[in-house]
Amino acid sequence: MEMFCFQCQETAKGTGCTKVGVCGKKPSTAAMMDMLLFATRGISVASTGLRNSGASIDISVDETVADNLFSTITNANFDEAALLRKIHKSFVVRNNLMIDAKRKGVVLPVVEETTWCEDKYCDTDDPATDFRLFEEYAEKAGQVGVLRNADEDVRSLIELTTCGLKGMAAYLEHARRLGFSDVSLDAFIQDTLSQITVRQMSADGLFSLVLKTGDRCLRAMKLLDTANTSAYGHPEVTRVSTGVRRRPGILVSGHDLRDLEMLLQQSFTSDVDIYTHGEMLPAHYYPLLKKYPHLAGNYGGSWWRQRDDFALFNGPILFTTNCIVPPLEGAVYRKRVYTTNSAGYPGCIHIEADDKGNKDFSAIINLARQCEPPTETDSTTIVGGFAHSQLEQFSAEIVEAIKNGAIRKFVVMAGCDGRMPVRNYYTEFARRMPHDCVILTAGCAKYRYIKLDLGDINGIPRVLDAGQCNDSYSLIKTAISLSNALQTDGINDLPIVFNIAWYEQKAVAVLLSLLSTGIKNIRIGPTLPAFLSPNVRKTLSDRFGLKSITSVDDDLKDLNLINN
Ligand code: FSO
Ligand code: SF4
Repeated sequence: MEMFCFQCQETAKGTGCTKVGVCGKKPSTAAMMDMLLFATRGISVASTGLRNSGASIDISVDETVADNLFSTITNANFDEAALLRKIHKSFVVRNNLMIDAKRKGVVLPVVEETTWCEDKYCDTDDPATDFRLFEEYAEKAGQVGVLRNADEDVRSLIELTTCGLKGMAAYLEHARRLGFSDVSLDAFIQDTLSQITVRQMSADGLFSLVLKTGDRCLRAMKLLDTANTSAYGHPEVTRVSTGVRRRPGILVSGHDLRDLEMLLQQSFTSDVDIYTHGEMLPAHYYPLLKKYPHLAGNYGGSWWRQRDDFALFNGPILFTTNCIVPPLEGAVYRKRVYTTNSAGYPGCIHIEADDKGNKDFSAIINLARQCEPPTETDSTTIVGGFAHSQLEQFSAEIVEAIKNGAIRKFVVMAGCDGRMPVRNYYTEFARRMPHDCVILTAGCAKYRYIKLDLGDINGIPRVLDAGQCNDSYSLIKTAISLSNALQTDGINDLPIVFNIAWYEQKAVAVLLSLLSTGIKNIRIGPTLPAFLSPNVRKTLSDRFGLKSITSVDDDLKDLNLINN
């Protein structure tokens, strides 16, 4: 076995990637990620010990932990040199916390995560070029990855928790960039990492930790919703063009709205247009982003089609987060790819923020000016912007449509898209849903059906897109409002069913959030996570009715959308 990773839905053979990642992650990159998580657990043990003694922890520690977790999310960072620098920096952060603890007389738990590599190579000029470090980390990685836990149920629950924490870290990082943070959530991440490192926890104890993580994921999504809407206004119904204009363009991918805003500001008078890609589509729904006349439209399809789409785009591409698909050797667009934040790809220019969080995108804008305009691949329109505040305004019509039977069911189909052909299930499901059913969606899962003409019910479109996967909070808020308006006992008594598609760890965070609110009988697909052991699956099924999808026909019947 050269590596072991089973954190995403596309994991090899549905069990784990052991030779190379299906995502393109190499064993050496997987080793650096295992080491980065090891170092992050070390920081967390030290910071939690200090916090529990009443000491305050510098915000840079929270930022480092969040960035490390985000960098290990599927398709976020493939750049080993960047990962090496992050590992090295993390050991330095950990060591400083430990020195601080010693000075204050705080006794920290003694575990490998706090003792290993205590004083090595701190004087190194650039860890990325120090081969000693790479070799030593690669050797150690074999003992500290997910397989370090021999018990499969413990391993399963720890992975489930860790995936939730990674998703939460991503939400917190986006919110922080807009000036919103909640130290209790950062403390929770570190405390949880510390607990799974220093304590021999029972399966029951770990299961409670999973649910607590879900609750905190929901709070993190709420914080991000506040951050986004405070900065850019509440999303509103918007028609987004998928066609192209005549000027050269820059394509912005990923989820970070602040990066898009800075790029829009800096390119305002530059004779280039800005297009969104993948999960950046919902940026068009925000009043203070769509006001820019050169925010031209949404280019291309779902993230996994990017090799084709980027070749035809002709201009530079900026990844603000995942999902990066490794470009093929010799791909024409390779030299036009830039990354920022926790994203990274070897050979691509990484744009760093200055001390105040500002970024200089002039290199991308200058490159765009020399490029051909995008080649048109589509010329339709996507309608979205149905986040909680906008739906609140339609609430009377929606409640009336439910009461008079025009809308019989809402089907929450949020989550992610992916490469597997089996995901055609979601297109078919949307197509075959009866005409009195409406889809509530968020995330890139929508690319499986957003361009279908599913019509409307009394003017209410049958696909209501709230935004990014991060905006799944909006769907929960909408469900709670409906429950209040219809005076039901809770979300489970509403005419709402959940059929969620997952791919990476942010979707796990969304799933845990849904479970933490007590929502029952969620379907997830196209397959259950490989990291759920048979016992953990059974517990989730017994306690929450969580099930895998089956066939479109059977699920439509099982969810009472069509008659048996
Ligand atoms: Fe998709 Fe990728 Fe948004 Fe994920 S683009 S798959 S859950 O990163 O984050 O929905
Ligand atoms: Fe495999 Fe997914 Fe891990 Fe990539 S992220 S190595 S595809 S399990």
